[in-house]
Amino acid sequence: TPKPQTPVVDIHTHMYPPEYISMLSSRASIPLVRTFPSSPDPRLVLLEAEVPALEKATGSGDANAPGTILPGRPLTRHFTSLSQKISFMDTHNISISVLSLANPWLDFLPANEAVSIARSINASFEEMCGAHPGRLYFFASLPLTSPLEAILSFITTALPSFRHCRGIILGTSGLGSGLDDPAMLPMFAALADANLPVFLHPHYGLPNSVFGKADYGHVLPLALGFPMETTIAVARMYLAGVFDAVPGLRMILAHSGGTLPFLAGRIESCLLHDAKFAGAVREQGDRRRTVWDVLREQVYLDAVVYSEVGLKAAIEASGGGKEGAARLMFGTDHPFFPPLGGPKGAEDGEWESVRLNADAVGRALGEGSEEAEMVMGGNAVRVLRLYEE
Ligand code: 5CU
Repeated sequence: TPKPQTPVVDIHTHMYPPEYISMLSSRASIPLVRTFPSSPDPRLVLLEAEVPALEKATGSGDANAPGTILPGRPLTRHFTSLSQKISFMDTHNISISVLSLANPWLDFLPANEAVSIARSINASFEEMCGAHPGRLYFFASLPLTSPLEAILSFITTALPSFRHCRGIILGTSGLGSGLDDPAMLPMFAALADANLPVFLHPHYGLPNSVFGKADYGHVLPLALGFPMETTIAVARMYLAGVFDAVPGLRMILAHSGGTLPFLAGRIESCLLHDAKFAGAVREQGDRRRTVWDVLREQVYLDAVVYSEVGLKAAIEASGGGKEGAARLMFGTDHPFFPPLGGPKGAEDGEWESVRLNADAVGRALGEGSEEAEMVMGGNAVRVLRLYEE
C-alpha cells in the first residue's frame, strides 16, 4: 500500500485583515500605510529602519520622481487577501497554513481599545479559517497594551472560543519591558495551562545606529537585526529563569531561533564564567538546566533560515538526528520576500524564498526522508494538534 502522504504545513505565514489595514492607513507614525502617486500599490511602512526613507519621501518632492525607492514595501493583495493566500498555498503545494497577524501585531494600540480590537482581529482570523476547513489554523494576537488582568482574562475566556486557534504570536517587547519581565510570568503560565505555544517573532530589530549611515535597503535590519532581536529576547528569558519557572511553556522561535543554535554554547560559557551566576551554578549542580536542555525540551524552531547550513545547526542544537528534526517546522514568511523584478504577475507564481527553505530541508535531511517529512508538516500536525477539534 502507498505510504500516506504527510501534509506540507506552513507555520510561518502572515496576514493583515482589512480592519488592521484601515487602522494603519489613518496613522501618522509607524506602523502606517501611505499612498504615493508614483506607486500603484500603497506602501506599508513597519520598521524603525524605514523611518529615514519615509521622512525623505514625505518631506521632499523626491517620492514622485521616477526611479525613487519608496519607503517600506508595496502593500499587495498577498498581505490582505484570503483567496490570494489559498492560491499561494496551492501554487506551493502547501496543504495547511497556520496564519498569524504580521508585525507589529497589536503592540501599538491604546490600552482602552486593545481588547475590543484584539477580539475583532482574532475573530477575522477565525472566520478565515472556518471558510477553509482543514486548511487553515491561526496563532492569535494578544491585547498586550491592556492591563495584565485583561490579558489573562483574554487568554482564559476569549481564546478558547476560537476553535482554530493553536497558539499565540508574540513580539519581543512583551508588556513593554521584554520577555524576562517578571510580570510576564502569569501570562506564560496561563498560556502553558491552556496548552497554547508561543510563536516568538521579531519586529524591533537593533538600533539604526549599528547599521551605519549608508543605505543598504532592508538587508541589515532583516538579515541581522531580526535574528539578533530574537536571540537576545530568548537569552534574557533563559537567564531570568523563565523556562524553569514555567516548565509547561512551549516556544516556537521564528527564523530558526535567530542565532541561538549558533551562539548557545557561547551563552552557556559566558554564564559559567560570570561571577554573578557562579554561586547559583555551584548550588544547582546537575539540576541546572542548560540552554541546550531548554532548546531540547521547551523550544521548537521554524525552518525559515534559507540554507541547509543554518538548518543543520538548528537541528543539532535541538538534539540532533531524529530528536532534533522533530523540533523543526517548515514556514514561508509569506507575504514577505516576494519575487522582485520579474514579469508582471510573477508574484502569483512560485516564490524563490519558499523554494530556498524547502530545498534546505531536503538538503539537510535527505529529499523525501522521514525526517524531512516531519519538518515539512508532520511535526506541526503533532505539536499544533492540527487534526483535533
Ligand atoms: O520584510 C519585512 O520587513 C518583514 C517583516 O516586517 N516581517 C516579517 O515577518 N518578515 C519580513
